[in-house]
Amino acid sequence: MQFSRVYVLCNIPRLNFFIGMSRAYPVILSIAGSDPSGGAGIQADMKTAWALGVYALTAVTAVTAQNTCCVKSMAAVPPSLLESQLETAAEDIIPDVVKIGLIPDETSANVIADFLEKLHKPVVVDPVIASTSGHLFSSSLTLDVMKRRLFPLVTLLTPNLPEASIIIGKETGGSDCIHGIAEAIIESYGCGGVLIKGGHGEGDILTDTLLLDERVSGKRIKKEYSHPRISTPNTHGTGCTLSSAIASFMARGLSVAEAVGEGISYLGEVLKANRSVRLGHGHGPVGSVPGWDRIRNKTDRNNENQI
Ligand code: PXL
Repeated sequence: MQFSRVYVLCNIPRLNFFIGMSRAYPVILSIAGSDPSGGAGIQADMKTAWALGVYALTAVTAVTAQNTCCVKSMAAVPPSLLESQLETAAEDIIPDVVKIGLIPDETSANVIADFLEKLHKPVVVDPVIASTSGHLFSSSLTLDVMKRRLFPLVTLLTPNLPEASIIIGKETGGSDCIHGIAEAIIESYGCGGVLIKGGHGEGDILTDTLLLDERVSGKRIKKEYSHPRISTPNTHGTGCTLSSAIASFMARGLSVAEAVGEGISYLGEVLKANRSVRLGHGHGPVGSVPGWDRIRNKTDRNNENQI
């Protein structure tokens, strides 16, 4: 990939400050499918980034026809066009972090892996295997290419427990140690880190488990994030919203573990803020919380006052 001299100069923040040209802006690149119902995919990633003060570049991998009830059809974007979207977007604006969602086939997985090998930026992957309404998005052949070529380039993989079971190719039951499953994914596929989401578990308190390899954090980190289950009909797009929020916080300069904590808090606020919204006849879209920083700062101050 070639970057012009003007591009390189425009992206040196301190130089920009002195010559009064512009300010640096955190940027993510979302590589994902389009969801015309606006709840998941590229649309979820864009509104999440926007709510968190981050600019989102996008490369569409597939176009789906779906609403809140079901996925009716899907077509992959031709691989050469996917490649061209990636190269064209990134030769002009270099993303700080890449977020990947739906990958429709093996060729697209190879195109994305080729691109990431040249880009050298942190990568968050939400391994989209099925939709909330149960539609299967990814074949086992695609998953094989993802495991072989993509996972070794990944900074953080964010499966839920059923997805983690599919990835390691083994049923996981209540007695399975989540930490062991995360460990198996890191050892087998070379990901830098894994966040196994607890949303499919039972009980009022959910726990998400993070395991980060030394390569990402300097030392092996294991962290658990427990939070109350939020009862809402609006769950379409939770995976996309969480992973793009984590990518956005990483683009803002947080460490992976901090970005995971902030992303989980943000998703919790989104679910709470929108739980009385009724859109569509199925799994409603999770939505977003515009102006999150302003709202959170106010909450932080309130908390300080209470103390
Ligand atoms: O939430 C997974 C997901 C990702 N990407 C697209 C989707 C969905 C779920 O419906 O439609 C495009």
